[in-house]
Amino acid sequence: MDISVIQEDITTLRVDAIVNAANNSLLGGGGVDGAIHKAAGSKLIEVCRRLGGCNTGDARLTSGYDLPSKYIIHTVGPIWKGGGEGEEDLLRSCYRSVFNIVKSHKIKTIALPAISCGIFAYPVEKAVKIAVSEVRKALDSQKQLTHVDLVCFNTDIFRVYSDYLENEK
Ligand code: AR6
Repeated sequence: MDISVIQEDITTLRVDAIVNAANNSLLGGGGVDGAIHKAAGSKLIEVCRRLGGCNTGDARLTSGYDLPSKYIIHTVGPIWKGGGEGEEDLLRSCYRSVFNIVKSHKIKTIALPAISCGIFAYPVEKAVKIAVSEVRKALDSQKQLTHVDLVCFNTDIFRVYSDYLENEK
């Protein structure tokens, strides 16, 4: 299987790149962002400061520093405001921006959290469709990309992701 749904702490994974669900400042926060900054060490915040932020739907690459992964790809998901504020396009744009970086850096293995599905409150049932369709497109179009982990920290999200992939037709 080239896609796995796993319930893990993303900061422990030994993959080429992990994805961070960041905010526009790129200066850290709660959720997965906080966990990544804590595990990567203080060099990460120094480098992020120099990046000067990131627009919603866009992505930036840094080294993984103290993490087992070589790279971190930081993306900024939309805050869910009911669906009428372009949230779907912005979330799709996050995945596309991430996979553009994957292509340009010849990344072979990557782990992604459920972008926007925590503090930013994007409905998981809607987000999983975007995540899986963009992951499949990347796997189909990028020969070097061999494996994608969809990382679910909490059990409810893990169930939604697992059910979706099992029943997807
Ligand atoms: N490993 C994997 N997934 C995790 C981890 C972890 N260690 N910790 C949390 N998750 P969130 P967002 C899951 O809130 O909704 C930050 O303050 C979590 O269960 O981290 O995009 C940023 O600075 C959820 O399913 O990101 C922004 O301000 C998923 O990761 C804001 O939160 C995303 O939840 C971004 O909010």
